[in-house]
Amino acid sequence: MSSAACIFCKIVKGDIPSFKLFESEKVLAFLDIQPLSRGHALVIPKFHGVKLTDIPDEDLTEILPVAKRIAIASGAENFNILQNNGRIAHQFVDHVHFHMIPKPNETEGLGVQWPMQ
Ligand code: DGP
Repeated sequence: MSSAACIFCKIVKGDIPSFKLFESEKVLAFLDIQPLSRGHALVIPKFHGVKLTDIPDEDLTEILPVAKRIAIASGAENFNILQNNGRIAHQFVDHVHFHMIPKPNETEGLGVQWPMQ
C-alpha cells in the first residue's frame, strides 16, 4: 500500500531521489535530507502508514535490526534511535520513519561507511 501524495512513498518508488543505505522487500533506509549530524539516517517501512499504530506488525519486524546495522555502519559510539507520531510529537512527514542520529563527540570522527554492504 502506498499513497500518491506521500513524499516517502515517492522515495520508495524512486520518483524522488535519495541516498539509499539499505533496501529490502519491506524496508528502505536512506540519509535524512536535513541531517542533525553526519550520517543521520531514516529507516521506513515501505507500507504507507502515518503513525506506528497504522503499520502491520509484519512490516515492522525488520526495522530495528536495520536501524541497528546502520548505527554500526555509521561508526558512531553514541547515537539516538527515535520515532515521532503526530504534529505535537514533532512528526512532520506523514509516513512512519525511524531516525538513526549519530552523536559524535568533539574528539570522535565518524567512520561512516556508506553504502552498507
Ligand atoms: P520528522 O520530524 O520525524 O517527521 O522528520 C522528518 C525528517 O524527514 C526530517 O528530518 C527531514 C526528512 N525529510 C523530509 N523530506 C525529505 C526528503 O524529501 N528526502 C529525505 N531524504 N529526507 C527528508
